[in-house]
Amino acid sequence: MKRLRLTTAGESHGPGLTAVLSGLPAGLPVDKEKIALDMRRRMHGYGRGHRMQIEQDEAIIRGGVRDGQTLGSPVAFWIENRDFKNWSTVMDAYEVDPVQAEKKRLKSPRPGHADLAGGLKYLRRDLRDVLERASARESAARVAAGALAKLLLAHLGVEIRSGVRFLGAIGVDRPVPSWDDIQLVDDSSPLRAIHRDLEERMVELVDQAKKDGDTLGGAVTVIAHNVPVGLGSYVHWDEKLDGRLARALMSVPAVKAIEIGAAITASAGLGSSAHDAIGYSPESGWQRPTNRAGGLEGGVTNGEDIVITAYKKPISTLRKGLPSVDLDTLEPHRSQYERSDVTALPAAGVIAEAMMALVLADAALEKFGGDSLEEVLVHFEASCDLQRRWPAS
Ligand code: EPS
Repeated sequence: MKRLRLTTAGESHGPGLTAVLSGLPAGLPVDKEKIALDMRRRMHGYGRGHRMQIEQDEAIIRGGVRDGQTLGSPVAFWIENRDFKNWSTVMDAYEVDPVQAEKKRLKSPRPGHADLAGGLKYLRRDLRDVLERASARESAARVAAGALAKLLLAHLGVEIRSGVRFLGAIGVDRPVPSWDDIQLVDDSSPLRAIHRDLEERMVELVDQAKKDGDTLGGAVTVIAHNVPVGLGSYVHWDEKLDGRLARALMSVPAVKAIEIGAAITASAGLGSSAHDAIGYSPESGWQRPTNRAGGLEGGVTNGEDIVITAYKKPISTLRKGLPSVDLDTLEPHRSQYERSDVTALPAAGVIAEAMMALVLADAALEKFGGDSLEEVLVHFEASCDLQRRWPAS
């Protein structure tokens, strides 16, 4: 990100998580309830583990905001890990209890998790030193920061929503959802499924996987609506917005593939059925009857909805374990079980919204600029006006 910068810190069972978001303009009203809502939405979902019953994630602002408005300085958040009280002897910053730490030591790496690669990279013999930071717990800090990015985007008229497109193989054959489809997602439903008719079968699948000591993946679609035309760039490879969004969404825990628009179907067909025809009417301006490009052409937003599907592998912590090796004996040993989720897909949608919001807010600040919200909005309105009049001189 060029204008916005997000740094997070904190371990899954340490005292808590910290997020520092810099680059926001001054004068952005900060709606405490909107941040709290996204924190709650991230915790929700059928198939989550016991941890979500322990936590009550609250993002407390520790800097950068005064009297309900951003100051232009970095915004710092603090999210307490309530579970830390059960881990303090193992996770203390200065001294841990060696007996307890040995009990909690992770020494059979989980295939699919960062355990083995992280142990070799940082030369840690207790793989807890790896898992604590690689855990998806960190995503709570990103959701807090993403909520602020959404508040900025709302001033430009941009809305972002998500839902579970398929879980396991249930729903895998359904077409790419549209903005209208995503409106149907009920945040309080067990899995935040886009296709409500599939939800009952999805719940049964989660129950079965849980019984079997197994886990599930699937895909979430995140859509940004009413996006200004011209965010991103086609002139430099690293400024292309499709690449920036893909990178951000790939960083959502366990995501292994990204699809923009209807890319998977389109890439297997002919050019004549892969693109979106261009039309124009004086009343409505530029029109595209389809949106296979997912709102991005040449790495630049074209005014259509940005539609991105993130494919998430099944969670790598299986109760029944996977073939692995014991670090002490170097003999075969099933991977160790750590309390975990059967699936965290509904949460992945909320994290994907946050990541999309951060990238779009960054690109918007790049295009419209300004140190205060007022200044950003003046530039934004001027840009919209010029685009409305184009191509007349
Ligand atoms: C998570 C907290 C973690 C896991 C999950 C996400 O809590 P705990 O490890 O104490 O059960 O539930 O992490 C993973 C799935 C993972 O692979 O690390 C959270 O707050 O989202």
